[in-house]
Amino acid sequence: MTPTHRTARRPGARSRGLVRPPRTGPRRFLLAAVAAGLLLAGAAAAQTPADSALTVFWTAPGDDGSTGTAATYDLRYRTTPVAGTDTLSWWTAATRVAGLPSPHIAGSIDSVRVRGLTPVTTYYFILRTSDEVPNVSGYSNIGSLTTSGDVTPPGGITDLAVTATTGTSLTLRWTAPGNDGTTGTAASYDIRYSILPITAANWSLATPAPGEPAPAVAGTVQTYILAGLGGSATYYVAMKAVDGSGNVSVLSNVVSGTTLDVIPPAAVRDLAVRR
Ligand SMILES: [Ca+2]
Ligand SMILES: [Ca+2]
Repeated sequence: MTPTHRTARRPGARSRGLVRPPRTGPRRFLLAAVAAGLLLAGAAAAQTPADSALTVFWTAPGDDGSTGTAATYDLRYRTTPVAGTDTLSWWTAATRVAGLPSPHIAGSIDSVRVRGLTPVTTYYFILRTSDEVPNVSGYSNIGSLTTSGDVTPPGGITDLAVTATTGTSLTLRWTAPGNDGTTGTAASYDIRYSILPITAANWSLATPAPGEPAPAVAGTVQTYILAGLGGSATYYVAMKAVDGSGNVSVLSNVVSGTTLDVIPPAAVRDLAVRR
């Protein structure tokens, strides 16, 4: 974890750039709330390093109560909230944030960017402040926020079709879904086949096809040749798309195709002639 930090001298002087709220939510509320204690600002953009970071900020206390300048901060976090009133147990088991700023004079806004977090995960933070003795403050209020991230799966494929058959293969065609529904680009396909009709329930039992193509941008028509099949047999085929965050689409429509009969009759071996 490699935090960075930003500070300001006085809460009244904090700049627009200092307190960065999430993209949603009333700024008025956030600025009012910052004076109340420990707060967090998350990044809203999906699938970026920002999904693994949160900014924690607070109003600096002093060396003596709310006067002077304290000596050190100790900021810790966990992904579980405090159980009842047992803050001590929470604190003891929590992860300590490295690279905290030195406290500024009472009333300043101090902050730290905490990195290396897991996307789409709720974190709880508590801060304690010490003076030079050290006399240690009580626990701060709990700051909590969920990291951003991609929770939207690719759209389900609805136009999967068999466009050609040979004695050993079926040619498949479909329109690429996106990373999020029908937007963007998914990360991978999972094509499976079976001699039994495929359903969502028996999907895991179907045979994975090898070497699926990489997804193209949403709306692109893609093809794949499912090879290595036996002749004169009916196969059911379906597929799912997966995005880069591991979100999986619903099952596509299920198609079937029958490989061609390429096995000729056996050569006659008992041909005879009579008068
Ligand atoms: Ca003191
Ligand atoms: Ca997605």
